[in-house]
Amino acid sequence: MKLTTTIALLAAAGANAHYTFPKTKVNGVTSAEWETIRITENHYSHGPVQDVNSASMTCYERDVGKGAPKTVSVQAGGTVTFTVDTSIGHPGPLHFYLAKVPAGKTAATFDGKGAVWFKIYQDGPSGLGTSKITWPSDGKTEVSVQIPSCVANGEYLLRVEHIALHSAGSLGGAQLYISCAQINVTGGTGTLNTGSLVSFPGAYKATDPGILFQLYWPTPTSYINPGPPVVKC
Ligand SMILES: *[C@@H]1O[C@H](CO)[C@@H](O)[C@H](O)[C@H]1NC(C)=O
Ligand SMILES: [Cu+2]
Repeated sequence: MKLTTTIALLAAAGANAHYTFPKTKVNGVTSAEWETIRITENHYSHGPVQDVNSASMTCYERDVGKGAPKTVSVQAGGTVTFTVDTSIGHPGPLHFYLAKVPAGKTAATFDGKGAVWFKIYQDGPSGLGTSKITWPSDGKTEVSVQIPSCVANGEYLLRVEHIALHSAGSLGGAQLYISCAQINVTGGTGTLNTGSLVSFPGAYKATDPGILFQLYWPTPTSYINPGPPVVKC
């Protein structure tokens, strides 16, 4: 095979493994694409964010300031699912963050900038120290998170983030796949202490051990998720 053909095929394989999160599923209702989730810059290419200092780290929005057409209501303690187009084709951790919409804004108008985010979910690998490391999200066509029962009621941005680590052994090689859904939480107790809030960009450094990470060799024996700890009710 000609070298140019080989390179073209490899590039295509990489692109096919990329993904987006275009729809929500809440209480059995599936949204249209980019109806409750802000349309992302990669909605066509499916490519990742690789600069953790980029403005795209907030919500990876294509139309900054526009918002998604709808905000979806969810009971605190209930589940929000994001569909994956087409599937999580790369290995790495899954994170979810919430940002409460400040007074005077709505989930559709809030830009998510500043220290406003707290982490509600993270996962890690199995098989550390072996050559068969796996992640809970491997190959998933949808990913879900439970909204803590103790959050305050009101509108939020719900940010999903999958960090693909297959090329993360060199600086800037980690691939971040990000989207923000607009949600309206009801029935929350409001007792949550969110601790200190983080910003995107800002929460991660390119040299964080969970971002600059050698997945394959030498076989890793630990993984430290980047960002703050998960809040607890
Ligand atoms: C959010 O839920 C509250 C309580 O049900 C409701 O009054 C409000 O209109 C909802 N807002 C949106 C944007 O759906
Ligand atoms: Cu990819």
